[in-house]
Amino acid sequence: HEQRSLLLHSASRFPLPPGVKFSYGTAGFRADAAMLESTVFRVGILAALRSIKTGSTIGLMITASHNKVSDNGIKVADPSGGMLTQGWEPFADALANSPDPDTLIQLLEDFVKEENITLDGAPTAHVLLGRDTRPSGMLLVEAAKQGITSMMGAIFTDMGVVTTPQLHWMVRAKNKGIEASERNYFDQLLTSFRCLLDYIPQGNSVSNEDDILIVDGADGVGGEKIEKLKTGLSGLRIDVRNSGGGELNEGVGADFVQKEKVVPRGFGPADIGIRCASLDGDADRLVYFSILPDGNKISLVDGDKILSLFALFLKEQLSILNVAEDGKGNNSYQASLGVVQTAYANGASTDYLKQLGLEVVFTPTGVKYLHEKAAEFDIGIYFEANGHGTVLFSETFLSWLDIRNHELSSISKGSEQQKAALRLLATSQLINQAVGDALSGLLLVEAILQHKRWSIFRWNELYQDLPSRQLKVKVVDRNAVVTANAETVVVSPIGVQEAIDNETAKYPQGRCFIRPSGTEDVVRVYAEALTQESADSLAHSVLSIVD
Ligand code: 16G
Ligand code: ZN
Repeated sequence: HEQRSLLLHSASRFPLPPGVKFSYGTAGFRADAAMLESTVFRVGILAALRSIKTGSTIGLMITASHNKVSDNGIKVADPSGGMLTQGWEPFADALANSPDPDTLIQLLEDFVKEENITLDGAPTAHVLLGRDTRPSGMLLVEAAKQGITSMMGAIFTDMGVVTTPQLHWMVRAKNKGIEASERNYFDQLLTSFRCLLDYIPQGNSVSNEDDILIVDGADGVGGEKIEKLKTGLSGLRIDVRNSGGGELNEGVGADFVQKEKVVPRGFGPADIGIRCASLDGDADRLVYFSILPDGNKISLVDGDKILSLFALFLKEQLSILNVAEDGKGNNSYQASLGVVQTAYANGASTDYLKQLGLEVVFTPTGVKYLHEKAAEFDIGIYFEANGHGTVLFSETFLSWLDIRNHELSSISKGSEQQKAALRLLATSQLINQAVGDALSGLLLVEAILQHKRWSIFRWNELYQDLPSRQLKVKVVDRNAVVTANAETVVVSPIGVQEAIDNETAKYPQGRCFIRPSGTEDVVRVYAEALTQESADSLAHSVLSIVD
């Protein structure tokens, strides 16, 4: 009928490029931008269907994050603002690879039936679109619009150039009935940051005029957004570099800084001693660093250390809150606080977190796995070492906290307990509940450092990272490597794990694992040991097992 001919007509304008196979990996579809028009068109259709199915607004973000400027990608945000439900990934794969319009339509018809999606009557769908600063984004966003509107009843709102976490935040806000504009996003961040500064313990609030944070914006979208944020910001001085003048992600950004451990472009000896932070190209990753005396190497403060700082602060606030007035623990709520890491987490961070008495859980690499696990706690903190992470608060806990805050404000207004409640509430507002967000993460780090009157050096001393080495190797079929136990054990090919174990046993405090990359055609090797030499040597010997 009508829908069918509409789809046939538009699909014929987006032919599949020959000889490529698309896969909805850990972070959606990613490829050379020139290959992606048909994929983005098809994901537009998928988003519209997902919106019809869920009765909610869905998000589509066009970005290739930290990858080079000639790449691009597309991923879907579900109604909660989180990643697309994993159950739809096989459909996304099939859709992206269907060879011609007829096959495509057949596939859609089958899927609609299988998922019980009703297209009769007057279905409605709404998709929020966003893109990063890549030049190819403009063309691709048009393809997405064509895909969305080839489903009858589907409309879109183009949010323009936004960070990935902004788009996820907007989807979440929209579905909660909150206004989902950029202004609202900034207002929420600024208000909750201000609140955290207002409740800094007496005597700690003297801010040093010379104290400045320098942010490397990766020449992506993050820098320009921080510039906007700054116009409403007080209590923090930020200097932004690499905010779009140079080439995106080239010698700049969180991925570069974390992997290479050298200063990004635009930084140098003049910045020694200053607190610096780096975002990635779409501003969903954040790492800190300070420049070493040689003016080129850096001391890295990675995602694990951001996680540790958050964990320490939140644990402290919880324990202040739980000391009841009557000493009997009245009205205390045993909130569960847990942290989620991947095998890439530095072993020293895991030891530190366990010493704090926290529950540490491991998942495979990829935000969707960490996020899901963190959502099982009242306060769940997750971070990948690469700087992607956030803190999730359960609805139950937030409701209790809200009530408790009201109680406290009548029985002990201004007490330490009430301040702790307010700090926790402000943190839940500041830190993005949809996905890891470099901007909100940065403000939370800054608020906690001021709260504790800590320098970046004091923070970095929480524990000493074990030396580590990451290598990668191209193999014929990376998917021949199958892992288990959050990627720490190779189950196939047989014998590989035993060989890794034998190598690892030669090094004191050695730890090593391999896994197939979800974003590149390689197998990755990670090794950790007491010295840099042994970490390097362990990584290389394990590499030769794989190679
Ligand atoms: C993607 C993931 C990131 C992960 C990285 C690993 C999301 C949004 N992003 O960028 O979390 O660390 O892939 O890449 O899930 P790899 O599989 O190539 O090592
Ligand atoms: Zn990113």
